[in-house]
Amino acid sequence: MPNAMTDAQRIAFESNGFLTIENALSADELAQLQTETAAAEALWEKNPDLPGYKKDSLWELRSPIEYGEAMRDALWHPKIFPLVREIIGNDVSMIDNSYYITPPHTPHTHADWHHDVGLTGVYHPLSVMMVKVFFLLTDVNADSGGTAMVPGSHRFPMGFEFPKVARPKDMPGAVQMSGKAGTAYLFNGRVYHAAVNNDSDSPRRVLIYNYGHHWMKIWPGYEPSQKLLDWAERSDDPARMQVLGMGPAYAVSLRD
Ligand SMILES: O=C(O)CCC(=O)C(=O)O
Repeated sequence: MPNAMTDAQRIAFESNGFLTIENALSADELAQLQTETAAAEALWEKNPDLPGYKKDSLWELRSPIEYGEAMRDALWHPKIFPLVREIIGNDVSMIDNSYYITPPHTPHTHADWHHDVGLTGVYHPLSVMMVKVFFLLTDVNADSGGTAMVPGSHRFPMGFEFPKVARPKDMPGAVQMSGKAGTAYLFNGRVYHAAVNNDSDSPRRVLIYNYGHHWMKIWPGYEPSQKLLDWAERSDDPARMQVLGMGPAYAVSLRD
């Protein structure tokens, strides 16, 4: 497969641990995802037992890939998936996926400062275990509950002590991920990150796709339905099958 990342992207990702892709979604793709997420929200309203939760600080509808074709296909988005594959490697696979709605004026963030990965026996500053992709479905500015990251923190030594801060925004050196609806950003799960409080009048809506290595287990509760697995199998598309976790844990690898 030809390199998907430009040299500038490779250098930015290696040094910061994250990458922003403006206009990752075309206007049509964005509109379709907004329509599908609105339909999924309406369905959730009618069936409150759908997997997910609604808390003051966050509404999470689990596994949006089950609710619409555009949300499903975004897992292999042609502008984003090749970047993820290049970063993780040919054994790339899905770990979880979510639709997040951050209500306006959250009392406190749903996600204080943390790393996503801490696998025992792995020296994380040298390993990329997970890459998480966010697609913004609404405009996100510094006050709308977006993700904040400490650049380069994926390479910090194990056990590095970050300061405790009362508000996520107070973390020294943090940068705020913001952008217009249609922007995507992706980051090494080892980057130290948080969501800031949503101090704005509008909800933040994002789709999140988290990838790891095929031998890693899918996060419990996010396993694809049999319907989705059957769809992948019928397609005979190795990328669909592998990313949905099908096949043996080891010796699985995309070729083209
Ligand atoms: O909601 C966000 O922007 C951050 C979410 C988060 O911390 C995570 O997905 O690990």
